[in-house]
Amino acid sequence: MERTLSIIKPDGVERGLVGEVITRFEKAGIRIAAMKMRHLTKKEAEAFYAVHRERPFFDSLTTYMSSGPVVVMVLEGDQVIQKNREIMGATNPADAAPGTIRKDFALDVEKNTVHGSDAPETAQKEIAFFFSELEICS
Ligand code: RTP
Ligand code: MG
Repeated sequence: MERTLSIIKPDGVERGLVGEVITRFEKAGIRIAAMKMRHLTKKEAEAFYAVHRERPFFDSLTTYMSSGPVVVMVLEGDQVIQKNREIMGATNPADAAPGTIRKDFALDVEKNTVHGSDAPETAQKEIAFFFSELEICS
């Protein structure tokens, strides 16, 4: 049993895609173990995406991620990190496979509707960024 952090980004919340995204996870047999809505500050977005601070898109990304509320979830299931990445599709919707969230909904490479942890170590760090163990219903 594995855990991953999922975020429905501001473009997804704003366009009313919360239910659609959650339905895709549930239909894939993924369990939601925790969920909350947050409007990140710019500083919080910068801390969350600290690994990208040297990247040219860092300022734009963190401005965007703090531009409106997001829905943050802990997903639980067998190989859920990889499974969630597959359901999301490639970072750039132009490269995303048909039937993925990003292919169907993402606006561009930045406003790409969802985030998902990319490895067990980052999943653990990202979950701890938003949730205490008491808030997670395993
Ligand atoms: P995420 O972390 O959000 O799940 O997405 P990812 O692993 O597929 O992509 P990553 O390389 O970690 O990039 C994080 C987020 O930064 C934005 N981005 N913008 N302008 C650009 O070229 C660019 N590249 C990435 C996207 O919002 C991406 O999800
Ligand atoms: Mg990433």
